[in-house]
Amino acid sequence: MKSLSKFLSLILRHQSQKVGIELDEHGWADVEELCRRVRGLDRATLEQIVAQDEKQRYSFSADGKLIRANQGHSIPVDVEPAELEPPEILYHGTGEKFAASIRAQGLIRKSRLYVHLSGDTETARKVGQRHGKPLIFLVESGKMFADGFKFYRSVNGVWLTEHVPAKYLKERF
Ligand code: HQG
Repeated sequence: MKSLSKFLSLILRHQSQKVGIELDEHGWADVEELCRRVRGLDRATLEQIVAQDEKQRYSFSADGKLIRANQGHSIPVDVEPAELEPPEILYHGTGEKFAASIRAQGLIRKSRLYVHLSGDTETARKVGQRHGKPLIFLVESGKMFADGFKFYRSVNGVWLTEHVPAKYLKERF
């Protein structure tokens, strides 16, 4: 199940062509087609993955015919995250190995469509641990918003923005 869920992330966020399906402009894949193309996948399994995912990574369309990832894409799709005023402070968990480059360039989105930010330090730490020894940057999102930067929140609660210049970052010890 875990490996199927990981594979689903790969298909719905990064490489749909790997199983020969196309996502529409909003990132939706056709459930029946997906199940035909991925060995071991059927609707019941998909429903279980969507319901049990600890980060609520996936959503079905209202009619249940389509499925998409809620955030995390590198494929250029518009999953219509809500444009919102952020809290005064957000957090970004990363690996210590990236710190020097981040201090110089700020946070860049690299292969993804957005820089991903967390509302709490616990989540940020988990995100950072994926990249080795974790380091948490504090993001002055309130100031950024006041300065005209746009912020979005995906339906599963991840904050997104296109770039965080270094002057809005502080390291959290
Ligand atoms: C770093 C997971 C050098 C950035 C998570 C990060 C998240 C820089 C890495 C979501 C940099 C990219 C996204 C700069 C940023 N120089 N490195 N200027 N600016 N970086 O995986 O934020 O479990 O693309 O700090 O929970 O780690 O997949 O992004 O370390 O929500 O659902 O470049 O993915 O969600 O790594 O993770 P990633 P991320 P899932």
